[in-house]
Amino acid sequence: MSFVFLIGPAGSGKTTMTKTLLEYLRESGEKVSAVNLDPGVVYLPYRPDYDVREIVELRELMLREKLGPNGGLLRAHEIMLANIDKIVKRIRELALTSSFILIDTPGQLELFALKELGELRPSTEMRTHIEIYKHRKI
Ligand SMILES: Nc1nc2c(ncn2[C@@H]2O[C@H](COP(=O)(O)OP(=O)(O)OP(=O)(O)O)[C@@H](O)[C@H]2O)c(=O)[nH]1
Ligand SMILES: [Mg+2]
Repeated sequence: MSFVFLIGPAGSGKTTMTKTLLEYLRESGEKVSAVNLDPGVVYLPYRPDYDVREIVELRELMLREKLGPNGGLLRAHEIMLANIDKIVKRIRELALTSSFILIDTPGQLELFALKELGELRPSTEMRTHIEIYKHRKI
C-alpha cells in the first residue's frame, strides 16, 4: 500500500495530476483510491473516495463566519485539524482495499509559512500526522 501526496504551489497541477494518475493506475489494473484534502475546490475532475468537504467547505464557511478567502482557508485548516482523527480514520479504511491512495492537497501553503510560530501550529501538526501515515504500513 502506497500513499502518493500531490503537493505544490497553488495552480501547479496537483488536481490534474491526481486525475491523470488515477486513470493511469486504474487502467494498469491497480486498486486506487483518491482523497481530496482541499476544502476550497469547487470542481473536481475525478470522483474522490473521500472528500474533506464533507467536514468543511470553504465557500460555505466564508459565508457562515463572514471571512475572506485567506482567513477562510486558515479557519478551514483549523477545522480540518480539529477533525484530523476522523479524516485519518476514513483514509485508513480506504487503505484496506487499495494498493495506492492518491492525496490531492490544497495549494496555499504560503498562508501558513507567513504566520507566527504559534499560529503555524495547526498546519504543522497536520503535516506531522500526514508524515506519520506516509511512513506507517497500514
Ligand atoms: N499546460 C499545462 N497545464 C496544466 C498542467 N497541469 C495542469 N494544468 C492546468 O493548470 C490549471 C491548474 O491545474 P490544477 O490541477 O487545478 O492545479 P492545482 O495545483 O490543483 O490548483 P490548486 O488546487 O488551486 O492549488 C488548470 O487549468 C489545468 O488544466 C500541465 O501539465 N500543463
Ligand atoms: Mg487542486
